[in-house]
Amino acid sequence: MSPHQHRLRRVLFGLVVATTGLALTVACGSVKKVDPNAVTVTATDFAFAVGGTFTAGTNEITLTNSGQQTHHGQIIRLDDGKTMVDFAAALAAGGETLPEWAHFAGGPGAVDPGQSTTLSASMEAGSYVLLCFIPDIADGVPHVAKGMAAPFTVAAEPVNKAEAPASNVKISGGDYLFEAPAQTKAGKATIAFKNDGAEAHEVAIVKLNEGVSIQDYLGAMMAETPAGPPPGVFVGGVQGIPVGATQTAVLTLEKGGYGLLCFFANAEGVPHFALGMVGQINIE
Ligand SMILES: [Cu+2]
Repeated sequence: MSPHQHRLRRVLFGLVVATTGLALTVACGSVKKVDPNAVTVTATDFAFAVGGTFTAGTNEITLTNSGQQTHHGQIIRLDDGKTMVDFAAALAAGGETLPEWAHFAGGPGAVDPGQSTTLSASMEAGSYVLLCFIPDIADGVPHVAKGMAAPFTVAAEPVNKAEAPASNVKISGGDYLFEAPAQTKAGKATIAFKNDGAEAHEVAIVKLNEGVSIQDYLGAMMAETPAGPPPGVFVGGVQGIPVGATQTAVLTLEKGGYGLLCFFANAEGVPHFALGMVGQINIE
């Protein structure tokens, strides 16, 4: 090795040390900003495909509907020792309420075919199932009975410490009403949905067709002989969450009206929207 080469190596070595030091400095300087753990869910008729791994802490779940029917991603947490087999048996046995060892845990709200939506949720480690309870448009059989159930685990480590996204729209769900702003601005919206009621609630968000109000939409949906599909598109929201919980839907809002609906049923089987749990937000 010539002295020249030797010197070059020292220079290169020095450069590596210098840039590594720089990288460390940058990493330390940006330690406050942690990205949430990203998971993708693709819904088809009638299955879920989960991409990525759930971990304890903040998960950002993107649900894409690649099917021909409306789908949602209701997450249910199972107590230790219970499996999806137990849960399927409990569902098959009937009953309007969940077994006491199963708990609503939110999830991305309903999306129509071709739509995609993102949800931010803080999750604890454990066993879960992802389900779609939406009835088939042809025969009324819930999609879960056609195979739309996927078990998954939320790993205890690593814990994702990303902060929940700062919300610019707040929706509160009660028994049986929504409290929401009458209007907000177009663009990216982080919609924090909190269950302030005494039972599980959801917010399904529907982009209303031009000139259509949520009352028009409800009327079309409840018509005995519908003239066609209801006049709007499901664009996401937050699936059933327990009392006191909050999850955040991230949506891009366009000018026009958005309807809010809760399809959960009370003890008598009456859907909450029929008891007044409907709302509308107008986008300027
Ligand atoms: Cu409700």
